[in-house]
Amino acid sequence: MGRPDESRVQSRRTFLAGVGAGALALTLPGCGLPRREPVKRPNILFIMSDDHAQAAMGCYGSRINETPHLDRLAAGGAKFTQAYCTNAICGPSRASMLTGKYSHANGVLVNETPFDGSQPTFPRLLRQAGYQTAVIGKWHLSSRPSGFDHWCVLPGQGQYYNPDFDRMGERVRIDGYVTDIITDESLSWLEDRDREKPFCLLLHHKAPHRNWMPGPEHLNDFEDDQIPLPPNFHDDYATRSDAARSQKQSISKDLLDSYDLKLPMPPAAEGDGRRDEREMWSRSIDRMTPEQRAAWDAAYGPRNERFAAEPPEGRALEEWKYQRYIKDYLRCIASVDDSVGRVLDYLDREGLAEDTIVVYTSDQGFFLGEHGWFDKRFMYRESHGIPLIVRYPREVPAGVDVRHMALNVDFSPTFLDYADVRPPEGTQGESLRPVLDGAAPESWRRSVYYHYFEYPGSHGVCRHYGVRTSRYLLVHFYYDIDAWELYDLRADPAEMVNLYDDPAHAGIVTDLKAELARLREKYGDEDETMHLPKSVVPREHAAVGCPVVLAHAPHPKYTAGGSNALTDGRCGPDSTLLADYTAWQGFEEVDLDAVVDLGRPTAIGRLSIGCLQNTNSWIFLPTSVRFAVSDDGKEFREFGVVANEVSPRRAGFFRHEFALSPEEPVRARYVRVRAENLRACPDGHKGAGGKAWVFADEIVVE
Ligand code: SGN
Ligand code: CA
Repeated sequence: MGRPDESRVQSRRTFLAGVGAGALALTLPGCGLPRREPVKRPNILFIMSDDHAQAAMGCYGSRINETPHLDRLAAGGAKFTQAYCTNAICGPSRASMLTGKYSHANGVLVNETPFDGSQPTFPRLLRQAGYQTAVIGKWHLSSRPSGFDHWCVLPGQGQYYNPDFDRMGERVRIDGYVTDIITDESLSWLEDRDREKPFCLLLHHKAPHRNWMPGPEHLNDFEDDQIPLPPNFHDDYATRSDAARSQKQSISKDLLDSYDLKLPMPPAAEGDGRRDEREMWSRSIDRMTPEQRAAWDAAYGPRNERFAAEPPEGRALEEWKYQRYIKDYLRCIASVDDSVGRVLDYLDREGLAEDTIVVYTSDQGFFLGEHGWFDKRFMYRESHGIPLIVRYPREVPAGVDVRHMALNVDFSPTFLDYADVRPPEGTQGESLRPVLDGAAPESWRRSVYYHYFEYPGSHGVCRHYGVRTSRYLLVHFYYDIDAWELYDLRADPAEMVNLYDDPAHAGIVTDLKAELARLREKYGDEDETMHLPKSVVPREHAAVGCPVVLAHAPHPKYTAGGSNALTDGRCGPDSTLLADYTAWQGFEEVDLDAVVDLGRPTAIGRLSIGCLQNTNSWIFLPTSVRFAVSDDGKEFREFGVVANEVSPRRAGFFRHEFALSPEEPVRARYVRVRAENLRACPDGHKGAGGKAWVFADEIVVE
């Protein structure tokens, strides 16, 4: 497609209008000479928050809050009006930023996947080139940070109050509020740095991620305000595909009363269905010191009493939920804004502002009630778009809006470009430097590609990929759905009217599909079947169909669909992109103790059981597996024991088979397998001390 959109890209002349002649003199685009006077390599301060939508930032025209310090940063640099992520979910977005590659190319398609830190990343390359590098705050890549001189990161999602950190491999609890702590840790690292070297600091906030717990200083912000509802809060999805109807991120239905909405948690009652929520809520609120708790209760207590005195219903309840949600979200952002102010003050005080590239962004956007939703994942503008501010007084004109399309995969090549380091082979992003210093090439991208994979998964957002131009958005939902959507962003910036089936748009659809195919080929992501979850692997063996008697029943949520699921000839895959448990039976805290009746005496040459470890969850391999056999189902003789030599700390989601083969086949009718539960999650795990699970897919008799 020649012209995918009526270009809103600023012409070079307009762009340069705000730039002094001095900057122009240093800019010789397109010629082989060095473009700039050699200046000393800039410091890099890469500030990222988690889930910060453009719509909650003053400089992006927020109608709902003020962010004076972020606005100050924007006023001193460039603000991208069309910046996007490539897969709107945390771990994948971070992996794309570090590597400059799309998810399918860096291996992190979903949050569960550990990041392979041996890949070239910009921090590692900068470090090799003489930078001091550090990451402080959220990491969320299920692997140890590598390529950093210093790291101090939250395990997993981390906690808001008195969080634990992994500081250079050591677990420390730091008292205080997470956003403030990350700022303090960053400033102290800057203070202690080697001043002979340039630095690259990744200051990555947890806030304003779910469950939106505000800091002590902002507990009462917005108290007397009514935050306006987005006009499409009550979207009925009339013209959309089923993807919009089947999601589980609706403010009215999917927010949890206590964990999300901060209503009091009633005492546990059998069958109340709130066990998981109770655990999550207690893990966050019970960490508070008595003083923190008192301030919290002073803020939420009276609000919750008013709610209980006159509980709203119907639409009023939906809108009450929106108010509670959005205010807490914005309160979290207020602390992020304070943090930015403190860090900018530090740079000013230390005389570092001129020589430091400061970037502010978020791992993806967020729904703030648009379409009735929270969370992200969809390629719609609220979650696809990211805030992106770049301030670098030596090269970037102050106060400009850049309308060129930017992507999170551009960050790595951009930082490397400013540091004069060659980007690694296979980099898919582009350096933003030419669009930042005014030498915008005519050939800058006019469309962006996106691919979201985490389905089945939390929030039930279907797998999809698509292309966005300044004018149009085309999305394809696939896997257990096959649906397309097209939006005309000029007529319909809120993406409400799906025009895919409109005959008047048939030509546009054809052009956009061609553009989408071009991008998929360019990035090497043509085959969507490559990444589909494989939940079941068939396996032939002697016990298929044989009845199983269990000493302890599996948890009702993880029965894998039946009483003899352990002999149904279906195994889980060796690894999976997602925590797909359809082939697994899960035993909480108890051992798996199973007797299989083979029906008649059978020659057994090998006995095995497949078990799962998923360290992103509470599932560990058994500490040992004991096999025994019997002729009558009463008297068992030992067949053998297999000890587990896999560390309960080994990251990832993988299947491990415990197997035994005697020298000579053994004849028996009954087989007993006992897989010993680790009982409690090990130290260092996010569920440390909590109940461990054994997951098994099949008892294989061969
Ligand atoms: C948690 C949240 C989800 C959120 C994911 C991913 N649920 O699972 O709401 O979408 O993280 O977020 S919670 O009940 O545990 O809070 S991400 O930023 O890590 O991608
Ligand atoms: Ca996020």
